[in-house]
Amino acid sequence: MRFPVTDSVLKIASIQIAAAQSGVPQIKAFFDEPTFTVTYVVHDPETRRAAIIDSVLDYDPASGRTSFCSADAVLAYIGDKELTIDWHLETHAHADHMSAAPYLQQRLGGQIAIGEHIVTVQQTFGKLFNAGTEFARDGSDFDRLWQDGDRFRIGNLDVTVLHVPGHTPACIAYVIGDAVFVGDTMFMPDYGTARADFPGGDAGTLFRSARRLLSLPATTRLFMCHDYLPEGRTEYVWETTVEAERKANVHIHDGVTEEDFVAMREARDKTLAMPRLILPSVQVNMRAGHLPPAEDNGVTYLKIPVNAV
Ligand SMILES: N[C@@H](CCC(=O)N[C@@H](CS)C(=O)NCC(=O)O)C(=O)O
Ligand SMILES: [Fe+2]
Repeated sequence: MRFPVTDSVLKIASIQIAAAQSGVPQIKAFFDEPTFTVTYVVHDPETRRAAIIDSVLDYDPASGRTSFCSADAVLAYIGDKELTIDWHLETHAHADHMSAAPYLQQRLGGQIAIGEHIVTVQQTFGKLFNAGTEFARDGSDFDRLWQDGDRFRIGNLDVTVLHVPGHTPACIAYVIGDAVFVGDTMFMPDYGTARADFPGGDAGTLFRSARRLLSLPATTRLFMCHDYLPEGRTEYVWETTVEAERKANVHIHDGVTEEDFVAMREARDKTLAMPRLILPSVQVNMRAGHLPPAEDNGVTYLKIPVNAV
């Protein structure tokens, strides 16, 4: 294993998982089929304090209209369960959907948080979109930036943050009680892993991050950020375990070497089209889900860089 006991953060996360009562974090998943994204609401049943992970703002690129059907379903659940939202947690700056964190924050309060390396992503995409000086690129659009090993609580639930780069430089996994929200590292065993060809992505780094997560205790519950319904399956699923991934993940099961993985990942990435919503998503998500400032006519515009990606 690449991350033995010398990985003190992983050790702390493993102790947290072993000490947590399985099933205590109450987890509700919302699946957005147009972007294949899973949004989670995680709460502590004792205090009813909660976090929303990876929310979705609906966006129709043909009309340029945003809408709130997905976010309103999350709001309805939170109202029904009488939860208090402390956090809007992003696993990374998504390239396939816009975040609804600002919309939800306005209605529910709570802080918007992402990994500290978002500043690298902001530099890259700030340049690509030729953003003005109003775009700070220092992470200050977010309320909180996490470092590897940061710990916090949601009510009585312990949370440990793991930096798991590779898909993007800023990717974060959240270990909440005994559940891990893995972001875009690995997907369900029959689908494999995330792509590593976005700016700042790297297949070898992704391999080490995924194997790091797979060094957690065997029964650890893993919650995916996406499910793409591979051939041979008829239902979307997003929950698995470390044991199941180690045994059967088609890209990264036990025994696959970094070299083999990198060759497979790089070859596969060459065949993948850009996500349908990458250009609108990234210029919004680099601003913590806020739209760029409106122009002097009061209208907000999203840019399309031509022949630049
Ligand atoms: N068809 C999807 C693809 C989105 C996509 O590229 N997803 C990323 C995560 S943001 C990924 O890792 N995909 C792996 C794959 O498509 O095999 C879309 O257009 O939105
Ligand atoms: Fe992603």
